[in-house]
Amino acid sequence: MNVQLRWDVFCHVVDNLGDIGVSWRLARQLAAEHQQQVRLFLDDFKAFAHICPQVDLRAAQQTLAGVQIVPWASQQQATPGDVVIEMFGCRLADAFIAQIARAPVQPVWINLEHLSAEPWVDLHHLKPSPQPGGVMKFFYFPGFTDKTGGLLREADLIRRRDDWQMQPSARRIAMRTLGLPPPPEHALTVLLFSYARQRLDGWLHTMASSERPVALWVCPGPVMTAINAWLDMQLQIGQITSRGSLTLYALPYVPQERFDELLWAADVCIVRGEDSFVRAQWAAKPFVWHIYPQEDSAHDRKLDAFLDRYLDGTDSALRDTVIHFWTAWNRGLDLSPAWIDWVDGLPALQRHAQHWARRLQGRTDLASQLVADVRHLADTRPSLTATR
Ligand code: TRH
Repeated sequence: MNVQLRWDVFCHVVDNLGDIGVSWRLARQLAAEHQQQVRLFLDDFKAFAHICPQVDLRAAQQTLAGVQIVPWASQQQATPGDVVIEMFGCRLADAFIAQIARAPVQPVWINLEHLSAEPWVDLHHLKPSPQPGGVMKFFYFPGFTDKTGGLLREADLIRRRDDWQMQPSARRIAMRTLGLPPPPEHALTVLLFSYARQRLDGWLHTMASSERPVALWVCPGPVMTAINAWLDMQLQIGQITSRGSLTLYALPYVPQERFDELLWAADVCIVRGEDSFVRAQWAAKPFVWHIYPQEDSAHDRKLDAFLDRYLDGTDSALRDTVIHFWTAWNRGLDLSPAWIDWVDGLPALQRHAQHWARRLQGRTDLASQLVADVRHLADTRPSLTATR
């Protein structure tokens, strides 16, 4: 049984859903699996409501899934807990930082950074970052190696995934709870959760003229613009339409704890950002990562670094298939030739996805590692009198 500490997790939503997606997943796991007392400071409740529809947009404080959720501004009067987690280097209020410096026992203060497969991450993980007033903050990096914090993975995730996928009617049940009919028999089912992407016409046309029926489950987001242009209609949430062999479903948002079922039900997952990128790996499905575009092509380096790890040890045919389609998708190129290659390669892609998930699940998950590392940092911090 873990010693219960008081954790303050701070989430500033930059854009999209990943900042709150990762923060919410971590906070829930710390509370549910590690019996920690967790307070989540959040500055965008509207974004949160997309993935947690039961949130009260106006409550001064509320508890959901064992996590106390408070507005960002309440940190002005708040007393820091034992642990402070700045998600993705979000800037805390000066008043709260002053409270950290004045605390009789200094909280363990961590900046939990974005996930990257780049090698330099190993060298920066858990490095101290001295702050004014003799206060110490630590960098903490998720990652794919034992020299990082690892990846978020709930203790029962793999068992739930395998149990779910063994149920023959699972896909039909999942779609029914979403208010959508199941895809046509033997359809190739593709989940699409991406950023805006032009030039989808060739890809959509190729799927519409394929022999095998294709179901395209489109999550809410900017990609719908290009799809509506090709359809020459405005597909509404919950609406379905077909063109030849292609049936398109405009999905509603699903609560985060149900999002995995979409990945488990699909044959191919096109995902984005950080959290859905990790969840597609745990789903052990052939997937495509639409990386969050950054200036100075930093995202190209992140994409290449992940592909180096993901494709390490694979045969050249698989490598070419993955690199061909991932590059076409992320560079905005015509997708048709790469898509035909991708569909032909699905059996090998599926085997590799399962192999990759097995390799990853052998490592300690991020929340468990973070709890252990925080314990160690708390036990070994210099007494403040010594450093003042
Ligand atoms: O929404 P994103 O593009 O978030 C991004 C990334 O986090 C990126 O690293 C960050 O820099 C940028 O935001 C600001 O993609 P991501 O990371 O997959 O987060 C989406 C979350 O939304 C994820 O937790 C899954 C969840 N989700 C649901 O719970 N239900 C849904 O229906 C959908 C579509 C998503």
